[in-house]
Parts: sequence; C-alpha cells; structure tokens
Amino acid sequence: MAENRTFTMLKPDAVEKGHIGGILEQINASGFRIVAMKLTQMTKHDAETFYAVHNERPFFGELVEFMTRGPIVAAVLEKENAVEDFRTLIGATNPAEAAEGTIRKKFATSVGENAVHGSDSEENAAIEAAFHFSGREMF
Ligand code: RTP
Ligand code: MG
Repeated sequence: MAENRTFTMLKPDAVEKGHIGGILEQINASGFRIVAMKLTQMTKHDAETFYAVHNERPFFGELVEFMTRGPIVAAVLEKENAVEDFRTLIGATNPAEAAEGTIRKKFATSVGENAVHGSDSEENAAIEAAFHFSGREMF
C-alpha cells in the first residue's frame, strides 16, 4: 500500500446510532482523503483474525461479539502522517480519557464500544486495508 495511509472502521455502535455522517464529516474536515470505503459486516472468523493480537486478553470474546453484531464502515484514508494523525483525531481507547473534540470523546459509549478503529502503525495499516479491500478498490 502507498505510504501516508491508514485504515479505519466505524464500529457497530457508531453505525447503530446513526453517527456515520458525523464521523465522516470530522474525518474529511481534518484533511483525510477517502481512498476506499464500504459498509460490511465481519464474521466471527473475520473478527478473530483481525484482532488476533488480542486473543489472550480478557475482553477478547466481548470484542469479537461486539464487532460482529452489526455492519461497520471500513475505509482507507490518506493524509501526510496519516497513522499518527488519525490516532490523535480519534482519541484514547477509553472515551472517558479521550481529549475534548476527539471522535471517541464525541461518539464513543465505553472502552469496548468506542465508535472507531485506527491502525497503530503503517505496517498494520497495510495489513488491515488488505484484509478488507482489493487493490482495485483503493483509489
Ligand atoms: P483500535 O485497535 O480499535 O483502534 O483501538 P485501540 O488501538 O485504541 O485499542 P486496543 O488496545 O487495540 O484494543 C482494541 C479494541 O478492543 C476493545 N477493548 N475493550 N473492555 C476493555 O477493557 C477493552 N479494551 C479494549 C476496544 O474496542 C478497543 O478499541
Ligand atoms: Mg489497536
């Protein structure tokens, strides 16, 4: 994947609550270009694979249950310093600790149901983008 890209998911809680538009507006206003996007639903196998790094954590079962309960919006975003800047834009994992104005502060419910995912490295962004999109679906 090209440099300066990150991968995101608007999680089932955000989609259920009708926050797709509000979150995308903030993403666009923050200077990210949408490279790929779709509404999709993860299977149990998808979620277990995507979050395999957490499979020993106590919240793993809950996380898989949550991420598969409804549709998500998967997207690839482009901007200079995309991975780091997007993590700043979404805020801390726990919305109670997220900075004012961040997407999680505004739209997340709890540490588990926190509205949005952001890749934590360029390497993982490429892996996660390829998990959801073929090369032909990235523009
Ligand atoms: P993400 O990968 O979704 O962008 O979130 P993150 O880096 O901020 O947090 P991470 O440590 O990678 O955790 C992945 C997701 O697992 C759920 N979680 N639940 N109940 C809990 O204590 C707990 N901790 C984490 C969240 O959905 C978190 O985003
Ligand atoms: Mg993470």
